[in-house]
Amino acid sequence: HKIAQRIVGGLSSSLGDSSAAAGAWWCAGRSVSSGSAARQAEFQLNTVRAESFYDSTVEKYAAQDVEVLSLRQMLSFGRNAWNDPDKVLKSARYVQRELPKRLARRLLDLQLLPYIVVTNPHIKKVYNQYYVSFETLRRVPTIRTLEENQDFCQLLREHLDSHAPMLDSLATGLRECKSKELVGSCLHMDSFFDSMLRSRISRRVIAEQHLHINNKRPAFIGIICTDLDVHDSIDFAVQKTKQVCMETYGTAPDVLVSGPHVTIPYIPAHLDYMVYELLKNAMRAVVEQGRAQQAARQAGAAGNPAYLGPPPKLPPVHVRVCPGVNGTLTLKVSDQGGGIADDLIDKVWSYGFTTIGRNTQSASSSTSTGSSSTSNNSAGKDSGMGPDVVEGLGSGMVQQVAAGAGGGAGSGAAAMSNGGGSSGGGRRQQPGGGLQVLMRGPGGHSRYQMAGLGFGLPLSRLYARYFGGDLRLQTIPGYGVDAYLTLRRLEEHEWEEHVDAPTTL
Ligand code: ADP
Ligand code: K
Ligand code: MG
Repeated sequence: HKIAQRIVGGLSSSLGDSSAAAGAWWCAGRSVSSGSAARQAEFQLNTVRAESFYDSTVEKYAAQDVEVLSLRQMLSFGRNAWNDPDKVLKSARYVQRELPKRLARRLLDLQLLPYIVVTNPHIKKVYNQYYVSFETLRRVPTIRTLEENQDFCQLLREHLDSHAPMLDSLATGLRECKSKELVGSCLHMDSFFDSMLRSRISRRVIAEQHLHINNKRPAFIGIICTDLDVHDSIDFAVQKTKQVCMETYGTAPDVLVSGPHVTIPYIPAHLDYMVYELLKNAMRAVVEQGRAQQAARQAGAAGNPAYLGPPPKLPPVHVRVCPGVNGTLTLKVSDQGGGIADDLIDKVWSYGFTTIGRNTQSASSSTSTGSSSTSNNSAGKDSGMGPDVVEGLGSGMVQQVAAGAGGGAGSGAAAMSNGGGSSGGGRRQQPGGGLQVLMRGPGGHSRYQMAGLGFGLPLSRLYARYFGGDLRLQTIPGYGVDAYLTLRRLEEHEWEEHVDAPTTL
């Protein structure tokens, strides 16, 4: 805790005692503060934060250019770093330079929210946490020895952990504001979430890469797998999705995987998350479509149930690995789950938008069965958060938003930082950790295992774009969906190109 003490010294001189106490609480973590001392410090922190809300230091940091590393740089820099103390220290200094700038930009984004939103207790909590991290990390004296680096890594882990529930708070806060119609048109919800989550991914990648830079693992440089077998990722996701689908519906379609075996350099947890989300969407659509068709058959055969045989086999989901040109690789996930109705095709990309909880199962299952789908089409009238979304972001699921982004965005986060302790283990520990969190419903509630967060598509697309790829949907209403997940070979692309642009609200 040497670094912690040094930082607290600094905090004390420029922010006053209560802040320093808060800093001490934050730096030292649970191991030092007693529970009540921590609560006391947290209370003081909240008081101080209200005063320091508009802080020119934040602006100063936010105005600085962020240093973007290409993945090639990241890979070549990280090679053999486990054996090179200079590299480790250089990496540490990069992290300590970068994180405060990126946190400052998000602080500004939060400050720019309408006052009524900023004063929401959940949003304030997010702001406070970001602020404390900003103030703490920017005060870390330049790391010069491996011993200092160890302390710094400890600090980073605590920083990552303390931010794990922040997405939860953010979602709850915005939901509350939205439900009171306080946000209205002032806030473009999706671009706000985009920039908050994109920045979150970048901070976590940067921090985790450093935390793992001196781990010697075959086929890994830091958290990047240099030879990620794409089929392996797909198989892993298929297994997980089938399990969740069986638990949710008691049945699951087959998944046929085809295409050449290729490996790419990528962060496994990122790829696993995206494939998992796409497969869940595909399987849900197929199963719900099957149910709707069976219900229609039952209704038709009501006069003479003897004619009603067993339900027809569910059409399989196809995953095809398609190597493209210019170092791209596309995974095509095709289902015959009835597709997405035309009036929903834009809405599905909104954070929190889901059709779970609607009367009819999937947008076009009703089209194909000829039954009415008015309740479908009436929901979610505004582009951002419709009534479903408000429901979707309800208390039950909010814990899982954190996990979803935990399992995903943050996951990058939580999952990886968990992996940190046991990095000797297989890579599956990382995504596994994230996905397990994702699947653990409150009180054994399984409703959102398959769907219902409304984060799967937008967050997967954010992950794909983060490393220069993309996610697109092609839908034939009444038939099915093709999802195209394009990945760019990381080493050939300047990564996080658009990562930390300030949001325009
Ligand atoms: P969630 O799955 O939690 O609802 P997503 O962002 O993953 O959130 O998807 C949003 C909505 O898009 C889903 O609720 C569903 O209505 C629609 N959707 C996504 N993928 C498919 C698909 N393959 N077939 C039919 N509808 C889909
Ligand atoms: K959505
Ligand atoms: Mg989904």
